[in-house]
Amino acid sequence: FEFSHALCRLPATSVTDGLRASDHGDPDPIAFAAEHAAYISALRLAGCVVNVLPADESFPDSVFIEDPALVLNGTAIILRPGAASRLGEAAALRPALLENMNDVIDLSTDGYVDGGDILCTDDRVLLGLSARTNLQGAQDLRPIVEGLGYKLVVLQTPPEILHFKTESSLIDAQTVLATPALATSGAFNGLNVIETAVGEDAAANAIRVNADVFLSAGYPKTADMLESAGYSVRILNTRQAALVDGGLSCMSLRY
Ligand code: CIR
Repeated sequence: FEFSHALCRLPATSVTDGLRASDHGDPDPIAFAAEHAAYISALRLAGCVVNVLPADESFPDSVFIEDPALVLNGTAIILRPGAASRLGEAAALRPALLENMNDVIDLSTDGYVDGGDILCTDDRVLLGLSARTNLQGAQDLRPIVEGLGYKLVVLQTPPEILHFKTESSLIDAQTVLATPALATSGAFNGLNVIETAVGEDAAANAIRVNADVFLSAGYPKTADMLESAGYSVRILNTRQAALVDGGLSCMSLRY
């Protein structure tokens, strides 16, 4: 969770066409841009140099830059996002990765892997199979991850959850914040787990960036719990991102 850099992409106005499991109205591009600007400021305040890529109107979900790539130790792996409308985001991101990362590796597979299904610890990469990430993708990712010195652990994301990390996040080297459903799925053996408060599942899409835990606004019980446990919590508004199933982790690649 110690990062010197982050890569973000400005939200496109086409984010109104972003994918969502259930429709609660379109995000407002202007409000989304304001949320995103506050997120970038928070990354900078937390100590990251943030490189912000221009909006890519051809991909409504491209603000969720975490899904087409995985960065391990400064090496970017270009993934294969599992939603048809997002597959092309991987190639579109390639030039920026070549410019910003030490090395770039293409995941060569007929399968699919979304970055949102990947939770990294210091030595492990937890990959949740989901509607977006399949076994073929996981198998083809394995040698790349192992070649970079990490152990790959493949898990099953419970079927009602979009992405593994929609409901979990690493908040320190040994501790995960997760929803009760994911916490009890056995995914986090060997790690400490803090469960989100009852009714606050969406708080689990958090991130630890250096000294700060970024948490979405609207989850006061989870915020109190984390503060009492000694974490420095920074609350950010993610209302617009949530309308298209996005949250804090998916709006940056941190490295
Ligand atoms: C999608 O369905 O792909 C986007 N609307 C939201 C992606 C959120 N990404 C993430 O949780 N990693």
